[in-house]
Amino acid sequence: MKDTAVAIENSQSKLDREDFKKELINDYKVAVTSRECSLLGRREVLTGKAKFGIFGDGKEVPQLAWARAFKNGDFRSGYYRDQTFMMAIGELTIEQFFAGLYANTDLKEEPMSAGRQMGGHFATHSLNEDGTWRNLKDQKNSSADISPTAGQMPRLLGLAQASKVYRHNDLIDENNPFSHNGNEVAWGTIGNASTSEGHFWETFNAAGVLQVPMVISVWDDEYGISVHARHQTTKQDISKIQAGFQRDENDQGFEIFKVNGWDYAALVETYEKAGEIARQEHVPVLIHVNELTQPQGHSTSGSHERYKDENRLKWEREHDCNLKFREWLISNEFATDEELTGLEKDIKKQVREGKKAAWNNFIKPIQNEKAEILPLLKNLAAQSEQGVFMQKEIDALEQDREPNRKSILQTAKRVLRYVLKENTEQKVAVQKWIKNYETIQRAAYGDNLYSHSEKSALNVEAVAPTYNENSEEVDARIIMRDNFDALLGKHPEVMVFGEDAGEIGDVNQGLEGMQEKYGELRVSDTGIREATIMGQGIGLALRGLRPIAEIQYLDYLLYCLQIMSDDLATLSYRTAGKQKAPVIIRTRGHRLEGIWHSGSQMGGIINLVRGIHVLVPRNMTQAAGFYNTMLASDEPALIVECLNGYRLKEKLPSNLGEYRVPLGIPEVLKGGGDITVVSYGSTLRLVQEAAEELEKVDIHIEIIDVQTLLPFDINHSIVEQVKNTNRLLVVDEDVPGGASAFIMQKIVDEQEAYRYLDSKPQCLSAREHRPAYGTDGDYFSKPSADDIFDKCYAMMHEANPKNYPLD
Ligand SMILES: Cc1ncc(C[n+]2csc(CCOP(=O)(O)OP(=O)(O)O)c2C)c(N)n1
Ligand SMILES: [Mg+2]
Repeated sequence: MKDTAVAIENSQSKLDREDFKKELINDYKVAVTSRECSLLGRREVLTGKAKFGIFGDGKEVPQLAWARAFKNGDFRSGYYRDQTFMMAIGELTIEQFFAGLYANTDLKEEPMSAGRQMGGHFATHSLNEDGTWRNLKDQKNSSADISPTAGQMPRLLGLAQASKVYRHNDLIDENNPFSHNGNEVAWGTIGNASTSEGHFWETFNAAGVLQVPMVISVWDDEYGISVHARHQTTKQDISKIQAGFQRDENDQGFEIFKVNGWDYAALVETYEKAGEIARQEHVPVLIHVNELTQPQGHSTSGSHERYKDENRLKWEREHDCNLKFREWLISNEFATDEELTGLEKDIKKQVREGKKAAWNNFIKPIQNEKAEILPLLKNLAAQSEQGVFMQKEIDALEQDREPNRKSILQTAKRVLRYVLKENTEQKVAVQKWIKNYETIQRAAYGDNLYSHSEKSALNVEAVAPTYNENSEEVDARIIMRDNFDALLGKHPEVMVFGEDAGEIGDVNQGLEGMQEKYGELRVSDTGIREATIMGQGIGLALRGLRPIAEIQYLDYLLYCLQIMSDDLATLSYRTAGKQKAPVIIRTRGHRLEGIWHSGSQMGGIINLVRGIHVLVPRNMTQAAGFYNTMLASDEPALIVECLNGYRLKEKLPSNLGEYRVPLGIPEVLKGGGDITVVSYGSTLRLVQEAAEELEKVDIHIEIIDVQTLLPFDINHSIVEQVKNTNRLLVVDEDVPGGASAFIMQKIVDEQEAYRYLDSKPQCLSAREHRPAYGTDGDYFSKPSADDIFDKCYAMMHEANPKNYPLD
């Protein structure tokens, strides 16, 4: 080890030994601080002050080495073990560490998520107060962590790819706030056991193909909670089995390093080298950091003594990376035992004090809230006949020196129940306080699901498509193509990628000729790997680009739905609005042929992606308008084009790239006084067909296209239509109880349309089974124009059997 120490010392030749020593001691201080936080953090959970703890102990030293190689503009995409790194780059203080553990909802105290995520989930702020971008190239960046293991991998690909785009896309202004000529590295971390996940392999392969500046560190402690490496990894050695990815003189690939996690000197050397290779050559690197430990076991939920034998526990004690670092500092005469002991004592004190300060900052506002409500409750009890019983509840709250918001509100609500029939000003005061308190706290725990910025998609105003006397009827795919052409021409940061999206211009030719015109960097083919297509979208968007990530068919969205749901949909919410990723996900679906090309699983999707707008245009004119709207906003959206609509004729607008379809605004496609029929997407054409048939039997339906499922009818316009017809039918191609149930809940419950109904509100959807293949398969699986006719007729029959007889 001495030799490597000399090597680092030489590599740092500019610094004299004293400065070098100072840096080493500083690193050691961070390691000790981090460890102390972990130790005290666990105690805070065991004594009940915090709910759950998962810490970075046993992984400190490699993170110091990583932090040295991490530069401004770089991005991290990691997991819950990285607290030491966050401390080393100056983005996590002791107070903030504990604020996260306690779930402080004040973003100034708990900048990672304002208390929304459990501790150990890290983030930096990419956005200013008003939602505009900060200068990311002059700060150290961490994308916001998520808990699903390996879920951080797909976005890592996009974060790394962004550097490649910035280096090679000359149309983008050099003075952009995101990149200095693509010199930024995206650094990923993942636990050894989590490399078993498909996301890891998919990301790894894609990074090798794309040749992007990514460095993945695997923190290898041989375990994934209790499960040993022999159940996780072939040969129990991730870098050994990844060896085929190693680049050589003939083939591009990865650079692969393996290094022991307790060997500070070797780690510093490795990280420096890895950073340089990735940064300069744009080659991905794997660093397998071996021989790490878990001094306190996996998390506060259990103890590792249950599954590690005495030999392993002894080995872990001896190979504790902080201990090894300490020994190294002493044996290389950078510090004496006494010096380090003194320093450790000081740090222990600092951490204790930081913890105390964090607790006070957390509990004080809550105690103040308690102090606000107590006198109001006491006043109420004092004038009530039920006062004795009320006082019991009040006393319990008063005696609770460390209350939580739940107990405060619960007490107030329970006390109020004693005086339901009384009517006093004291009661009104409590009611007012509760209302105000609930509003404030619901916002503290619930806002930022969508953007509040000026560029919120809801602020984008409608611009109608224009037509002139020369406007032709064209195959609708031409509208998509020419609109994409306009967008790519206008916005250099827009890029489109997906399976077959590049060379042939997508399977339906909606991007025909675009690669030729705008180049492979901006219009590209990808491998068949939906999760990382989504990850590319998220990572690129996190770094200021405007990706349109294409998922070939709606049916295959399931492959990336987890990432959409866990990562993209939660991003704004989990960072309390401090990060954004305005990705547009392009796909096509609803109806064509057979089980896997007719998917319309909209209910499933909208349940899982709250936080992403879900747009379901009925034709290509509307679809193109939605792309234009979303590009004017800073939010993510899923746009589902109608798979059977590309060859249908539509009139070509003259203001392509300019007209905008607003979100949350349904459109009445046809008036009629008998039934309001609400639908979306491909199904609308069938409703229109049925409407013509119904006219022949004197039934006049009104047709509403909801246009967007999320958001849904923001002005509650549909109930206004129902007021005229007093009948409501919702039609879609999803399973029964899918998106149609969602629409029904919105109209009947939220918009209170039940007040105006003369008939039972009804849904007509597809069958529960997947759609069968062929014309007849479709007819007997999905709602047809005949089904819609029959349903409407039956509704009218029930209302007026004489005029609309059935037998
Ligand atoms: C998708 C998913 N499955 C399971 C879990 C529960 N879980 C949390 S951590 C963990 C073990 C991870 O082990 P490893 O990747 O080796 O990381 P380490 O904790 O050892 O650093 C598991 C199974 C999860 N968070 N996400
Ligand atoms: Mg592990």
